[in-house]
Amino acid sequence: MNKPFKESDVTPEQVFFCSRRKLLKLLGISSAALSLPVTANAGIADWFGGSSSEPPLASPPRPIDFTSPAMWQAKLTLTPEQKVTGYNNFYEFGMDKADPAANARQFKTSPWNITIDGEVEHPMTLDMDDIFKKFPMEQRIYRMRCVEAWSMVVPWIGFSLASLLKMAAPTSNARYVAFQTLYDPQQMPGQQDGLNSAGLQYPYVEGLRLDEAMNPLTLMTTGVYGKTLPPQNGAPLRLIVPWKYGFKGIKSIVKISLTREQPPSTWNLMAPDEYGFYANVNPHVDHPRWSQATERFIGPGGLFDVTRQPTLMFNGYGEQVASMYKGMDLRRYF
Ligand SMILES: Nc1nc2c(c(=O)[nH]1)N[C@H]1C(S)=C(S)[C@@H](COP(=O)(O)O)O[C@H]1N2
Ligand SMILES: [Mo]
Repeated sequence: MNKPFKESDVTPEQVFFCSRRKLLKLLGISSAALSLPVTANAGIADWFGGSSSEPPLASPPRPIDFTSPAMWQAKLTLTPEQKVTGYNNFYEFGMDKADPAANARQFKTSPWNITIDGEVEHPMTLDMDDIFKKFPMEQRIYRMRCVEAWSMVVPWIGFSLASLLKMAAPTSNARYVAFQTLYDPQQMPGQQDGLNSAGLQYPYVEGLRLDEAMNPLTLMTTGVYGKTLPPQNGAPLRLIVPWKYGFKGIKSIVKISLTREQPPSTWNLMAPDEYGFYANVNPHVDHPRWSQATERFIGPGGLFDVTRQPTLMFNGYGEQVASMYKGMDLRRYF
């Protein structure tokens, strides 16, 4: 059976080119100009920098206070900020990689409440001021691997989900953690066309086993590149689970529930044979439609700086996470 849409494996080159055409069209530049040769080193800011006709950001990123603990400052080549904030998956704002940055400009992320409920001793609702007061922020440089086989290295800012969960005090019944994105079709046009926009059901939901959620690597993320998240990266609060495929990193979270049963996850609901609940990065378990043995790293060079490199087991975080999956058949629990 044909699924309506899937995470496609188009290359960043194709996506950027398509976006450039759109941008030029927007700016009213003639199609003749499009046939002019493109300077290889054209700054990405020129392509995504936007025009004066764009609406101002409703919630512009602002600087955050954070520390940079040595253990999280991996010596890796960073993907530049303009690519991290210009090449996104956030289907609530459109399906092309440049759509979220263009369509989320008026997304209002303040005020924002997040509720923690379910199997906890202390259910609570916090706003973002509470979050910044209660949890010291840390910069953490993590590899990021999308199931589509592209990757980045990103300096996120956030705090361990474990500290938030400890505050809520999971009961002895809690075995999983369920997450939910905001549902607001007014603000999120991708949620408007019925139940199954892009083949996905909204609100976007995700889940982790409790031990995965408590792992120190699992980051509640409030910022990137020294500032609060821009809307396209999941402002004001999103999840980053660096040893799993990017789709586990649910954006713009409004609710976290501790549960007894394994919670649903959006991509798994859409195509259970293609996107598992675990979604651990694994070079030996291919996606049914493409290999996961290698990935395209989106690097700092020019617009088309993409390096093919081997995929790392657990995205390079095996030392910290492999023990959680001891004895599990990772082909079955993909
Ligand atoms: N709510 C929501 N969260 C989401 C998505 C989405 O479409 N909606 N896309 C996921 C996917 S497939 C990836 S790869 C990452 C991308 O995060 P980034 O745009 O900050 O790099 O967000 C994930 N979180
Ligand atoms: Mo993804």
